[in-house]
Amino acid sequence: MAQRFLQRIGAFAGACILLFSSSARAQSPALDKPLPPEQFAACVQQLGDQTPTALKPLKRDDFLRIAAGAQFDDRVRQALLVQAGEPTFWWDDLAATTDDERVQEGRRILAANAETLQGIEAQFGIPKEIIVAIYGIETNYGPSAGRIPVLDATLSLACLRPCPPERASACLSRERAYAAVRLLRDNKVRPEAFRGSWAGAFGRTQFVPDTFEQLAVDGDGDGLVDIVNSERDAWATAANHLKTRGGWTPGVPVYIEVSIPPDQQAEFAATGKSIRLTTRAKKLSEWAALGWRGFDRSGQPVPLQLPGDPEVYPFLPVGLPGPAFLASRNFNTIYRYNNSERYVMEVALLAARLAGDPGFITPWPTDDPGLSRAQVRELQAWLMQRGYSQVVPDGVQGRNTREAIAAERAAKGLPPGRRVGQRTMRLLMQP
Ligand SMILES: [Ca+2]
Repeated sequence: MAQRFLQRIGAFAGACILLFSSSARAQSPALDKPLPPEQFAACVQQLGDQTPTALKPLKRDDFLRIAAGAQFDDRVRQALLVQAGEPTFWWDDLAATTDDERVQEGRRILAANAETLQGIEAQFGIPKEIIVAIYGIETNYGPSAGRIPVLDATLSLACLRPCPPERASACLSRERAYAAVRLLRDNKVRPEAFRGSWAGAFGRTQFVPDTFEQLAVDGDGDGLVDIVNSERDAWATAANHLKTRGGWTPGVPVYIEVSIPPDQQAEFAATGKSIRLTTRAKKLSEWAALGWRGFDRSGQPVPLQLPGDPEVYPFLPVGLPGPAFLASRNFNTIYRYNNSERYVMEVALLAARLAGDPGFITPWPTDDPGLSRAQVRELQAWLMQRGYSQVVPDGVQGRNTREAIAAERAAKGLPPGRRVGQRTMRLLMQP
């Protein structure tokens, strides 16, 4: 969950940066200390004065009555701060989010709910493996859906990141808070179960209130839309989002791993950033004609060909050397669900593995690949034995684990850092 949490910060922070101009930043409270209660109350009052009258109206009195119970939640401020923290690596995130445990649990869910998931796939046109993968990545299949009251989270965010008047008509943070209040006003959510991430995403497939208002559907036919308690509602809502916002081209993979001919590799040389050339979409057969090849499951090169000859474009998460892909329109559809390339690949890789695919053929350009959650738990148990009493064996590399790693790295004479991969783990744990 922490990993997912961090990722969302990345995606949401991107949206924030786009949305809030430098003039808006000047009006935002500093993030170095919690918002004082009187300042939060004044902000809520001001939001009450600006409640919308058109489209999705909200009366000032209704807003203030419901928001009166809200409190500033400092976890939102801390999450906004973390985005400026240390970089995270593709190979670490994917190793944890698509590890064997998550694959096995996803396969179990697919098998146990085969008929239901087939029905959702037929109704919305979204592959069942994609729906289950979203469920697995968002909340680890249900239990870790976040604990922050959504009303507190959305109001805290709206007060920490207010929009300037000229942006008022498209103020994401404020609309999210108003949507949270409307859901409570209309009894569409139970207040005690209305909890989620710092960004206000809630339920088994993590919808923010404004998106929930637009796209949530009743998947189990009981007349209620409950993405917190009903898996079927959560799955149908995720499928409806993908269908409505982007659409799905059946039979086309999200990505195809490729090898690029040596004479065309120069423009993809490592830059430290991802290279995603959406404007360079061509038919798959055209890439094949340029000498690009795919891989079969054993890693042998094969010609690029698919029924319908879809348009695809180059996507290299870290440049070359490293895995290279041709991405399809279905990649863009998942990107609209959560605008993070890493998120899309987590979902797509997990879905592919659920369907029996072995995973990427090309290794990441590192001699210290990422750890599964089982390995992180093993490392944490070892750290606890070494006397780090703050460490909890939860499989998530949180702050306490990272600080213990930093201390152990120093003790072993390794270069300073808080990261650990397969190789570092062996070095740390060897007697
Ligand atoms: Ca329902």
